Amino acid sequence: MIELQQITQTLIAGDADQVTSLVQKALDEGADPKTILDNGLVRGMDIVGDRMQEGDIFIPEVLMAAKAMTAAVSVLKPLLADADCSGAGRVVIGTVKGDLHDIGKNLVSMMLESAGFQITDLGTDVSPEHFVQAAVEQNAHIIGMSALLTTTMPVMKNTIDALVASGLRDRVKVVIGGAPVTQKYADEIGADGYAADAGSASKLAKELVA
Ligand code: B1M
Repeated sequence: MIELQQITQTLIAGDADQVTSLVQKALDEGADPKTILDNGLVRGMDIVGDRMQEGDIFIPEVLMAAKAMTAAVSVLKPLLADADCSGAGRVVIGTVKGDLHDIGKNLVSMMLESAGFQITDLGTDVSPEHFVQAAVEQNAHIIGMSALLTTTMPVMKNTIDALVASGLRDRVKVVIGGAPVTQKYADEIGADGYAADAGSASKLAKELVA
C-alpha cells in the first residue's frame, strides 16, 4: 500500500520517475486523486519551500522537485475533471511580470479547463499590456493572474489599471491568487475575486460568469 508520505518524500527528493510511478500505484490501489494532489504533492512543495527559506536546499533542488511535481500532476490531470462541466467561458491566465513560478498557475488552468472553460495560458512573466491584448483577442470573460512573490504582486494592480485604461474593465472579471495573495489584497486592488487554491478558483470562476 502506497503511503502519501512516500509520495511527499520522493517529490522532495526530485525523483520525477519514481514519484510518477508512486502516484500511478496509489491510483491503482484506489486512492483519491484530489487527496494525492493536496496531501501528497502540494504538501511536498510546501516543505520544499520551507527548506529553501531555511537555506537547507537551493535552487537546483527546488527545480528538480518542481519538475517532479509537473510530471506527477500530468498523471492526475485526466482524473481531476469536474463532472459538472458545461461550456463555461473564456479565461486568459498567466503568472505576472517578473515572476517565473508556474506550478500553481498550471494547476488552476487545469482545474478551469476541466470545469469547461476555454483557456489561453500566457505562461509566466506576463506584462499588463500582454494580459489586456490577449483579453481583447480572446474576447475573454475572465483574466486570471498568479503571483508567488511579494515583489510581483503589484503587477496585478498595474494590470487592472491597464484594463481600466483600455475601457475593458466592465467587460472582464479579474481573479487573482498565489501564495502571498489574500482576499484583503484583492479588495484593495479592485479584483473581482481571490482564490486560495485551484479548486476554489474553478468554483469562483463559475460563479463570476453565471
Ligand atoms: Co520560488 N519562492 N523563487 N522558486 N518557490 C517561493 C514562492 C518562496 C515563498 C520560497 C521561500 O522563500 N520560502 C519565495 C518567495 C518569498 C516571497 O516573495 N514572499 C521564493 C523565492 C524568494 C524565489 C526566488 C527569488 C529565489 C532566488 O532566486 N533567490 C526565485 C524567483 C524567480 C522568479 O520568479 N523571478 C525563485 C525561483 C523558484 C524556482 C524557479 C526554483 C521554482 C519555480 C519553478 C516553477 O514554478 N516552474 C520555485 C519554487 C518551486 C518555489 C516554491 C518552493 C514552491 C512554489 C510551488 O510551486 N508551490 C515556493 C515556496 C512555497 O510556495 N511554499 C517558492 C506549489 C503550488 C501548487 O502552490 O504556487 O502556491 P502555489 O499555487 C496554489 C495557490 O497559491 C493557488 O492555487 C494553487 C494550487 O492550489 N494559486 C492560485 C496560484 N495561482 C493562482 C491563481 C488564481 C487562483 C489561485 O487565480 C488566477
